[in-house]
Amino acid sequence: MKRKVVSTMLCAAMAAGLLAGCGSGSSSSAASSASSASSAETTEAVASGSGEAVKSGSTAAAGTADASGHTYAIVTKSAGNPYNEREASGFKDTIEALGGTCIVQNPEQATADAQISVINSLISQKVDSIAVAANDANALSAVLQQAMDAGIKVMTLDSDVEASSRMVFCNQAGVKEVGQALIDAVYDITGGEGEYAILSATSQATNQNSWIDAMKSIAESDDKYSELVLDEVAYGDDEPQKSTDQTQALLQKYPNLKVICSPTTVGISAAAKVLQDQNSSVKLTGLGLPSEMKEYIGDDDSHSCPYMFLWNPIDLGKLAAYTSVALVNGQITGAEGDTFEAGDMENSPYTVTKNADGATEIILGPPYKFDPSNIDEWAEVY
Ligand code: RAM
Repeated sequence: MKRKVVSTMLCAAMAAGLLAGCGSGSSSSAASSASSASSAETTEAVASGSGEAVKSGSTAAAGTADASGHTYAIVTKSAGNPYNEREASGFKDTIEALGGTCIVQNPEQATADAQISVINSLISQKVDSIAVAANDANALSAVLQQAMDAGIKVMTLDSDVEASSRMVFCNQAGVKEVGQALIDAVYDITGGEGEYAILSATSQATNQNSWIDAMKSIAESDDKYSELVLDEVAYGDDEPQKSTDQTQALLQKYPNLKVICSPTTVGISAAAKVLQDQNSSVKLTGLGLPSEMKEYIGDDDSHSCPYMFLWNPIDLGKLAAYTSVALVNGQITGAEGDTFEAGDMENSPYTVTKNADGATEIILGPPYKFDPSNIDEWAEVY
């Protein structure tokens, strides 16, 4: 590493330009837009030397968006989850840099009920917009409809609701791409055959359920994966203790288990600790925060996780902030084809597209792969 990464915002911008290893664990395609010189040699993207000019990265307020005079709320899945804190900080810093007022709400628990009561209160406060990372695809419909009826712009980020209950969804990465990266990691780490289990968040979480469905349908539609056996999908509810207990239960129930795939940052870090503490031969992959997973990532027997994936949660919050501002300013309605500037963000301007189900979304970018070659640097960023 030529230069130590010290600035979160700089790194947030740099992250947007980095693609590493979506798809098979070994043969990543190079990114089309390696962005920052400071990203140095830590990613295949930079190694490719594609070298597009750096798009600032120094301020969240670059661009023409104006949030002044308006109040923007973000409702995360739950309190006490470092991923959610980073997502909310990206949102808040951006709204405030654009001159707006921000309200951050972290419900006590990762349940729809907890979010409903928070959203009801935001409606009473007459906020201009609500961005929610939903704990349930359907249970928030009535309250979100009520918010929209009151003239509040409603969007989702991270975890969606049914399309008619929001205007647009800021999706961290394409669902199929995430599912492909995860099932390919399971395939690679098991050696192409044997038992694996999934340790998810809550059973209602829209994002985890969509990635798991994508993994299953990819595995069912290609003979390549026919020797993989999914033992169970367990739920740790994005609580560290429950995720720890569920990991231990999986180890006891399935003596031939080879790999646990945990598509949640809370689940993967709890599972990593259990496996590493027990010196287990069971390996781990999934979606993890580099800062929480640094000590568990490694190629040797003493590390539980050879590699994992994620995106930049700070950037996801930042993109959601720009989206909320564009909705409130009437610049977009969330319809397919809408475009808007997102300041210094790497892929700005962003365009609203339709997903496979016909629902509108804005994709932040591809998932990134974290392995022994880059984990130390990224652990300092998020
Ligand atoms: C957890 C949450 C979040 C998800 C990440 C990967 O922090 O469930 O919604 O996007 O994991």
